[in-house]
Formats: sequence, structure tokens, C-alpha cells
Amino acid sequence: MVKKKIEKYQHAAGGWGALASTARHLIKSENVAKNIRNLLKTNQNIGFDCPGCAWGDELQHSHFKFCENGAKAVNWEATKKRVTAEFFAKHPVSWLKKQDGYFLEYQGRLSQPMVYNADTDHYQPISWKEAFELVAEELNALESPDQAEFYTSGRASNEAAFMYQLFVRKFGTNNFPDCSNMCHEASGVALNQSIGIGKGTVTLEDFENADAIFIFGQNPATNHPRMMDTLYKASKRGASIVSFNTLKERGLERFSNPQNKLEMIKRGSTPISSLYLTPKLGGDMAAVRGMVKYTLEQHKEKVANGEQGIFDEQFLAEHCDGVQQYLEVVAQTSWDKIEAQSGLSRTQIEQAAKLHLKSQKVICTWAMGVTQHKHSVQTIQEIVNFQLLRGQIGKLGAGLCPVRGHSNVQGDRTMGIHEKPNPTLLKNIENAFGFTPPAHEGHNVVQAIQAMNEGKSKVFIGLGGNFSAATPDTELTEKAMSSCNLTVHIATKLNRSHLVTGKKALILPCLGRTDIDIQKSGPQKVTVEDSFSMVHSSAGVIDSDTGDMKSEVAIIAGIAQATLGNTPVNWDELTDDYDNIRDYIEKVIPGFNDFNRKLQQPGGFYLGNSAAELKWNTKNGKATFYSHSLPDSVIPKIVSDQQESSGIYVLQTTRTHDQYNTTVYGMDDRYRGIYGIRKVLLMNKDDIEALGLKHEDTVAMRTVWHDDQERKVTGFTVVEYDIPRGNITAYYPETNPLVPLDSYGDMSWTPTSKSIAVEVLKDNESNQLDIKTKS
Ligand SMILES: Nc1nc2c(c(=O)[nH]1)N[C@H]1C(S)=C(S)[C@@H](COP(=O)(O)OP(=O)(O)OC[C@H]3O[C@@H](n4cnc5c(=O)[nH]c(N)nc54)[C@H](O)[C@@H]3O)O[C@H]1N2
Ligand SMILES: Nc1nc2c(c(=O)[nH]1)N[C@H]1C(S)=C(S)[C@@H](COP(=O)(O)OP(=O)(O)OC[C@H]3O[C@@H](n4cnc5c(=O)[nH]c(N)nc54)[C@H](O)[C@@H]3O)O[C@H]1N2
Ligand SMILES: [Mo]
Repeated sequence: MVKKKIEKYQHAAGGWGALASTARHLIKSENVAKNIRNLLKTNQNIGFDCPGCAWGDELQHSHFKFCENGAKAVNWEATKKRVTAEFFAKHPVSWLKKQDGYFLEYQGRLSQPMVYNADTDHYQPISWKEAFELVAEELNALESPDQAEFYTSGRASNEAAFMYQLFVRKFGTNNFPDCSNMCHEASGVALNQSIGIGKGTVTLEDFENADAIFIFGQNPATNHPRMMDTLYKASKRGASIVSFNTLKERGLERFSNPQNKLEMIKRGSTPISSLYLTPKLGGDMAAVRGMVKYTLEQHKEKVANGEQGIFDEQFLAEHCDGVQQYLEVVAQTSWDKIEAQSGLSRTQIEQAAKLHLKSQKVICTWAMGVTQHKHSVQTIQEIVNFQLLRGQIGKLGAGLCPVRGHSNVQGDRTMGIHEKPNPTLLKNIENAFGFTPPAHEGHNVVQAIQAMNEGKSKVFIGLGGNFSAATPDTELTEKAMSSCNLTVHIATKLNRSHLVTGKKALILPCLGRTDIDIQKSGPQKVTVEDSFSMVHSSAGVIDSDTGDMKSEVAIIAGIAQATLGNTPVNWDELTDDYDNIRDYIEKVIPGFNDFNRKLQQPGGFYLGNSAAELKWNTKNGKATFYSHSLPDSVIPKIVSDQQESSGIYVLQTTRTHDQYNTTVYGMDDRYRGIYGIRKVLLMNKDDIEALGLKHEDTVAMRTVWHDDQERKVTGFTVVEYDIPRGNITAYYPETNPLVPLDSYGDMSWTPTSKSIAVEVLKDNESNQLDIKTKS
């Protein structure tokens, strides 16, 4: 039994704590020797890409490069434990459904294809051939291809993603809900509009040369630990690091680098942030607006004194559009509004702006703290504007960096996993394969759930992921999935979604990153793309017992072949040798010419980035300033309309140090000092008192929203925490039932997982109070 403990974490992030934790997780995998060998092969030139995150690697490294959380991801996949037919014969689905996500995944790797038997409520074995035929039968029975949803999670390789989108488009739909929709969609939308490419503009070399790095809404010590090495080096060489985070995340304060022997021996650590600001949830747009306002004031003053201004006038004249209009909007935004909305003082904001101004080369990075709000697209465009004003894009050491989540989420998009396909992709598919792919828009995640819920979509196929746990409005989503005729999950580990069965359901076990993948032509490699547009190969190295698993590519080929036959695409041939898939990728996806040969280069190759080359593929051919007003309120409208005294809080849902999205590796959140418990609610001391509560009391949360639906979770332990008043924090996915399906970002459709309006109720009162949700 894990012991519950809540205390302030006193150490730096990283250091011996990280090594000790790595060792504990190695032991837990029950595959220690193999996994040590595995870890030594992570992110090497020959080996597999770490399934942990999408941070990039130095091109050549002689020493091993993995981190504590990368190690957890590898250990978790490379376990010896197997989920077998006997396991399913023993446990009915209704029983499994009562177990938590940790229990389900801890059972080990899925090892043979299973079909759900509704009469017995058990999964039972099925042959691959019959499984493929069942999928084909259900797909071909649909009145329209648009009645099926094809989900992708971001671990799928480029090869699997390419095959999948090809199959789905040949089948006839663009219904590609994918994890990006819940993740960096806002970054893609904002950057495409502003600078003509939906990706970050920097590489690792830029980080090595930056004078300042601004980090918005990101917790790298937990979620992108390899970034800590980069930040650590930047801090050591005197670069300014400015963090904007609602919470004081330990790793952004101090870090002890396990790769630095002297620091480890001395138990020393290095400060990371030169300035750490804690805006209110959703307050970043106002904070950036404030920095621009200060810069504008300084600029005007200098110009009035006959000095050279601060803006990069030449860059603005040559490359940009809309700057004057934007600066007018900035001038009109009052400091009062900026301070109130950001929760930061003018002095604090000016301090940050001064660090930008004193630096010649600045990078801005951001992640979910920015992308999962209603006004995320606007916030990101504000960051872009901030950078453009001083020409901080397209030069060494400067640029924009949305730090991606899943290790190949960026690659999946590059391969065409997109519900809104671009015309070039469609034309290239037509030229390469001789069929006309559908051009009409398909469903994103929210629309897919709506369609299933309304009975319009009847088949759900998931290429990885845990759809029902990762998406909002859990109760509604589960109802939507259960109403399908068929649900299919291509997966490595058992999870909640597999138990939310349609009338018929399949679990198709696949190989993971660490497994050797042998096809007709021999062992195969796949490829991935990191946050810096570097494409490189990944091949499993350890020979493990893969039972009756198939590779993702082989599974997609099997489904495609059964559904569509082997024309005009010979799916079997593609599976025999993945070089054949890459030859087609070369034909269809820009930037992949000479793909197979380029992969031979150690470290892979750079796809290039138009904005970094100062080419703007926007409507007007310029980098464009978008002038948004600050939102009336950063908290959902339904809340801002209520009385302040009504006790409504803005909840963010975040990750602990011991989880990978819906995969829970353990019960601790070490850097936040929380051990052995996940159902916690981090609150400001004064808010706790105002509610008549005490530290460690048990509470429930109920969503405040404009419909009658009750969304409630119970049994959360209150933890006194350094967090702005009115803001609270709890973990994902336990809190997903609170996120209303129709609470999503403007233009991005991303569920607002970082701003949910909730009431906090004493657990025993929670059934008695009136629901305040009706407007
Ligand atoms: N070990 C591990 N690695 C992972 C993952 C994992 O679950 N575990 N998940 C992967 C995936 S898919 C992704 S997308 C990334 C996620 O990486 P992150 O974006 O770092 O993930 P979150 O835990 O959601 O953290 C959001 C951070 O933003 C802060 N924040 C929240 N709201 C606001 C806000 O309004 N303003 C500001 N300034 N800060 C805010 C939170 O306090 C928190 O520090 O990590 C990837 N890597
Ligand atoms: N409330 C709230 N909700 C969120 C978020 C949040 O911050 N708050 N974050 C959102 C974000 S950023 C994301 S990216 C999504 C993540 O959503 P998903 O990508 O759907 O979820 P994961 O938890 O990453 O998926 C885990 C499952 O993937 C399967 N898997 C693992 N490796 C492989 C593999 O190699 N191949 C295959 N086929 N399957 C594999 C395993 O079966 C495992 O159970 O969640 C989103 N949901
Ligand atoms: Mo993500």
C-alpha cells in the first residue's frame, strides 16, 4: 500500500532524487537487466526514439541520453508482464471497468487480438484474419464513410500515420480526430495564420545561442526533462530564463543535473529562472500585452528623444503586416486591465519586458498552460507579435517554440493526420495513387464525440491513445462511444477506452517503440519528427516476447486490405519493407525527397521551416500581426457573470511527475511534495479558509456551466498550495468528467482543460446544494 504524504519539496529538481526514482521504476518493471540495456539505446543513432516526449536530441552524442521520465516510459512499455486470454476469461468487462487506469496498464502488454462478447461480458480471443474481416464488414456496411471516426494518438510513427491516413482517405473520409486537437492545436492554428507554418521555428542550436528564453505555461522538469539539460546549460552560460507559470514549478526554479558529476557529488544545484512570474490561469495574453505596452512606451520615448527606437523597423517594413493597427490596440489596452487579468503587477511585467529588451536573441516556448484555454489562439498570436516587433524570428538564437507533447505528434500531422487536409496533400495523393481523396472537412475530437453521441458516427477506430479518458465530459463521451456499432483499439496496454465497448469491440495488440519489428524483408525501422522538425529513425533493439502482437503498420495494412482490397495500394507490399512506405511518403509529403537515403545520416535530417527562412506562407505573404482585444474576462463567461462571492473557482487540470497523460506510473508528484495520492485539490490558503475548510479536508467539485448536465467529482483532498487566489489545480484524467464538451478554444476546438469553472463543496454537502449551473 502506498503511503499518503503531503509536504513541501525542499530540493532542486533532478539530482539524486531523479536517479533513485529511475531505479525504483526499473525494478517495478520486473525486467531490470533488459531495461538497462534498453535505456542505453534510447535516443542513440542506432536505437529507438524515446517515447517520452518530443524534445529534440543533439545530433551526435557519445554518452547516453535519457531522463527519469523517459526511463519510466521505456520501463513501462518493456515490461515482462502480459495480458493474456486467461486474464480476460477471468475478469468480466464490468469488473475491469471498476479498476483504475493504473491497475489496467500495470497488468502488462496486450498480447493477442481480442473481441468483446456482449453475452458473456468478456473479451475472448479472435484470429487476426477474423478481426480484420470484422472491421471491414462494419466499415463497408456504413451508409457513408463519414460515419466512422479514425483517432490517432501521437506515438504513431510516420510510416504508420502515413498508411493510416492513406487508408482512411481511400475509404472516403477526413474524420481524423487526434490528440493534437486536445494539445497544440491552438499553436498550429495561430502560427499558420501569423507566420504561415504551424510549427516552431527553432532548433537546439538556437537554444544554445539564445540570450533569453521565455517559458509560458510549461512544466519541463516533469514533461520535457531533456529540455532541462538545455535550460541548465543556458543558465550556466548566463542567458536569462523568464518563466510564466501559475504554479511555482520546482524544475523552473532550481535543477541539479544528473549528467554533472561534480554537482551530483556536492549535492549542489543551479538556479534556472532569472525571473519567475505567476500569472493567474489564462493571464498570459495580458502579461504579454503588458510587456509589449512597456516596450512601445520605451520605443516612443527613444524616438521622441531622437534616439534609435527599439523595434526592428527594417524587419517590420520588409516582412510584416498589420503592425500599426496592433500597436494602436496595445496603446488602448489599459494597465488596469492588464494587471487585473494577468494577476501580475505592472512592475513585474516591466521587469520581464526589460529582460527581453536587454537580450539580442530571444526564444519563446510554451505548452499546455497556454494552449488549453478559450483564448489560446489569441494568446499565441500575442506571443508571436511580441517576437516580431524586435525581429526575433528567423535568426540564430531566436524564435518560437511550441514544445510538443507526444513523441511523434508533430510527425503525424506532417504525414497528413488532419481533419482539414491541405490541397497540396490531396493533389499529391491523387498523383501518387490515382484516386481522388475526399476534400470536405472531417471531424476533430469534439465533433467526433458529438457525432457518435448523436448516432451519426457508428464506428470508432483508435490508433493508440486512450480516447475516453483523455477527452472531456467523460460520462457523455463514454455514452457516445458505447453507442457505436464497433469500437477498435490498436494498443500496447489495456486502458479505460477498451472497456467502453461499442456493440462489438476489438483490442488489437501492437508492437511498441522498444520492440524489434521483423517483416518479410527483415528488421524494420520507423521514423519520427521532433519539436524542431528533425526527422530521424527509431528501431526497437531488445528481443522480447511479442506473442501475437503485430506492428501498427501491419495492423493498418490488414484492416485496409480487408476493407478495400490490394488496389490501388498494395498494402502487403508496403508492410513487407517499410522503405516502400517511405518511397511513397517521398512522393506525397513535401520535404521528404531522398527520404530513405537521408535517414542514413546520423541524427536524421532537418525538414526545414519556411518562417525560419523568412518565407511567409500566409495569405498576404507577410508575417502578420493579429490584433485581438484582451478577452472581457479570462474566466469562462458563465462565471464572470456570477457574483464574486458565489465561490466559483477556475480549475486547471495538469500532469503529475508520475504519469504519462492517462498512463499513471505511480502515485507520487515528487516536485510538488505530494506522495501516494492523486485525488488532491491544490488551493490558496486564503481560499481554503474562506470556504471554512482545512488543509487535507475532503471536497467535491462541480462544474458551473450553461446547461443542466451535472458534472461532479468527489473525494478530493484539499492541499494548501502557493497558487493565486481563485485558481485551483487538480490532476488529469481524474478531473476530465468536469470539462464540458462544448467548452473549447476559439478557432482551435481544444477543450479548455486549463480553465474550468467549478464550485468546491464539502464532500458531504455536495449532494445537498443547489446546482448553480442554470443561467
Ligand atoms: N512525463 C511526462 N511527459 C510528458 C507527458 C506526460 O504526461 N508525462 N505528456 C506529454 C504531452 S502529450 C504533452 S502535451 C506535454 C505537456 O507538457 P506541459 O504543458 O508541461 O503539461 P501540463 O502538466 O499540462 O502543465 C502545464 C503547465 O502550465 C501551467 N499552467 C497552467 N495554466 C496556466 C496558465 O494559464 N498560464 C501559465 N503561465 N501557466 C499555466 C501549469 O501550472 C503547469 O506547470 O508533455 C509531454 N510529456
Ligand atoms: N483534462 C485534461 N485532459 C487532457 C489534457 C490535459 O492536460 N488535461 N491533455 C491532453 C493532451 S495534451 C493529450 S496529447 C491527450 C492525450 O491523449 P491520448 O494520446 O489519447 O492518451 P495517452 O494517455 O497518451 O494514451 C495512452 C495509451 O496509448 C497506448 N499506447 C502507448 N504506446 C503506444 C504505441 O506505441 N502504439 C499504440 N498503438 N498505442 C500505444 C496505450 O494503450 C496507452 O494506454 O490528452 C488530452 N487530455
Ligand atoms: Mo499532448
